[in-house]
Amino acid sequence: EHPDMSNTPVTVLGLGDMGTALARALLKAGFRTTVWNRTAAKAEALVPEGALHAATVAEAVEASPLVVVCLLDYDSVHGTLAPVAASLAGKAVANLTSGTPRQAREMAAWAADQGADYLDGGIMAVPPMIATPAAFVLYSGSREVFDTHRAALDALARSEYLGEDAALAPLHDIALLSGMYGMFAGILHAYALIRSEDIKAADFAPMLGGWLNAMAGAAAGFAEQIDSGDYAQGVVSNLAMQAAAYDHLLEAAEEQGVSPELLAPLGPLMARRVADGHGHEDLSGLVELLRTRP
Ligand code: FVH
Repeated sequence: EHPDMSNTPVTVLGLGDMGTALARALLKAGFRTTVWNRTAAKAEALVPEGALHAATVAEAVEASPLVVVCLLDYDSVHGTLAPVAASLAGKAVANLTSGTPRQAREMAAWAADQGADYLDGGIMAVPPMIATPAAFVLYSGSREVFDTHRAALDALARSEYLGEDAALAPLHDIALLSGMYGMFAGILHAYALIRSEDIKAADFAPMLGGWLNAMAGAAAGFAEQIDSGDYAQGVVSNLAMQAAAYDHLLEAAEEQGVSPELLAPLGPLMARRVADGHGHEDLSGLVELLRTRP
């Protein structure tokens, strides 16, 4: 049983691009929203939209049972909250600032020492996506905070709870972003190759998009192999063949006057895995070389 917090007052600390989008979403959903920002003008700008501008962090924390924090990094979160540590007792703190799993665990322990309930969040959206169906936020930490304040959290984006360990949200957030940047690296290299001849990137874009969509299906197949540890299961393109073909990618880049630096790191890993006797297996076995802790 959770109290009805569907219209609870909410405080937002931090009004950068993302914090402002979060505060606006709360205001639009009808929450009494108190805002604070280091540079006060950004808070003042939200007053005509119904926000209450707190002049100090202490006043802002005092105003609401739920304190949403969205600052640049964990250092700024700690620097902002530490001076008002005593007033955090009994508060629910939802920290949507990007950070590492270790930072989230340390922040959760620090918040617990102050008597606060802590929920960590990873925002999977850019500011214009907030409060649209495409946005989601990953949460981990206090289930109590997640359940009690679900209405306010859902006003920001689709909410997904991953578990009590505060590290889980940033871990998943960073894994998703790592996948994204790997894909972006491939996309940029592909465009550099295409532009090495007189071809417009826009003319190539539909072909590239279609190919990447088709290849995205590999993620599920790799997952089965990785979870079972059986990297030979269901192999369609064996690693020895892929390692040889990969050399052509690097050679072609050089021929076309394109730096191979975004693609190059994969080559030696493939070669090492083949040399270790795994040439008949799938590419997914490279995770065995990447993990440096058992
Ligand atoms: N914007 C995005 O696309 C991404 C999407 C995914 C999640 N990230 C993370 O969200 C956090 C905030 O990002 P942001 O976009 O709001 O960032 P900025 O517009 O640069 O605003 C930064 C705010 O942090 C305040 N701030 C910075 N340093 C301090 C400090 N030492 N003490 C107190 N506040 C500080 C800054 O204040 P001011 O400069 O306006 O006075 C802004 O409010 C971030 O973790 C992203 O990785 C966004």
